[in-house]
Amino acid sequence: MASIAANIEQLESTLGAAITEAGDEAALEAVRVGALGKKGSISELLRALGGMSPEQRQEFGPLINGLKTRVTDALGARRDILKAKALDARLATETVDVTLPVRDPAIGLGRVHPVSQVADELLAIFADMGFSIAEGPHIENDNYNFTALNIPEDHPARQEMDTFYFPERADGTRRLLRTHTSPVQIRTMLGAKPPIRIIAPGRVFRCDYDQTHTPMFHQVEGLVIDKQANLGNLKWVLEEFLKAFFEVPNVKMRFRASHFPFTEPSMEVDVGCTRVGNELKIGEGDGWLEILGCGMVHPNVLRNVGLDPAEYQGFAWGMGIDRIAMLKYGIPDLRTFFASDLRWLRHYGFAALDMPSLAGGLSR
Ligand code: 2NL
Repeated sequence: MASIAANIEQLESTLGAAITEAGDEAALEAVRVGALGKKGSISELLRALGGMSPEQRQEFGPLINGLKTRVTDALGARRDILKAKALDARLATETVDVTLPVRDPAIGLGRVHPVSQVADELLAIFADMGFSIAEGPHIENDNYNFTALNIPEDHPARQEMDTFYFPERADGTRRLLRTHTSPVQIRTMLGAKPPIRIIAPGRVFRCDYDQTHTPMFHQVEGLVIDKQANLGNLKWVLEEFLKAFFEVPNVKMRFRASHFPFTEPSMEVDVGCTRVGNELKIGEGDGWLEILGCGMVHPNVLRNVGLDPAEYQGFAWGMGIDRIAMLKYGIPDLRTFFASDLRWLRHYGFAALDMPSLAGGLSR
């Protein structure tokens, strides 16, 4: 009977060694099955208890059960260690070094379109001034695109030649492709309480095609609504924007009286420019270049979105993204923007990871 006790002791040291030596979870599982499985060594000892005398059971029962408990605990502890080791190994082999340079083909092939680049530049500048970005649908209704903007029924902009209309619906209304991004501002004013500071970039559509017009182009409009928004604020915002955008310390500006149905007064802004050889320098010089339209939001527009013109006023402006992209990056023909010519894109496009920021530089 002393040999049973010796066997138990022997088994414990064998199993202990096997557990310590198990190099992975599969090896450890094999040790567990060999000891505690149906035909395992410890299970066999437990079964043998059944054939023993009550005295023997009293002597060996606790020994075998103690062995079972200790082996079970040792298996659990070893499993935790092996799990952690496996995780460490995975973490070591699966790390992504984000500081590694991008592989050459990605840099060599992909190009950011000048329109996307300029849009990103605009947004970086206005975000820095505290503007939010607002977007809306390309398919609009007559009200948001025209009526709410104080564009009357007989206004030339409503005529079929400019606007892409969808077929008339049963109720007599017809939807259209937005002709400017202003409906985004209408939606914003209807849905939010002032103060409002938004910038609305996006595609717009007009039925027009020649050297300087494409049926789809890109516009960005800005809108500020507050109790004391005034022309001085507008001038400052535009001047800061133009300096940042053209990356020059000063920009000569000229405000010319103009007319838009949705602003009163309305102005067009020219910037000073000069031709140096084949290059157009923007910001100074004797030439003038029209760059955007702007004005104080018309009282009718404020009323149309439920704002009291006696309490709130605002200013707005709009410009063509494609046009200022042509000016900034010296691209002569608008139609090439949408020709999907890869050679053109490789020439005028921007590296994918050169994200425009005020701190890191807009272009370069
Ligand atoms: C241009 C001129 C402009 C606006 C757009 C605007 C929008 C609302 C109310 C008042 Cl909701 N105004 N937008 C104002 C002045 C000019 O665009 O030449 N765009 C290419």
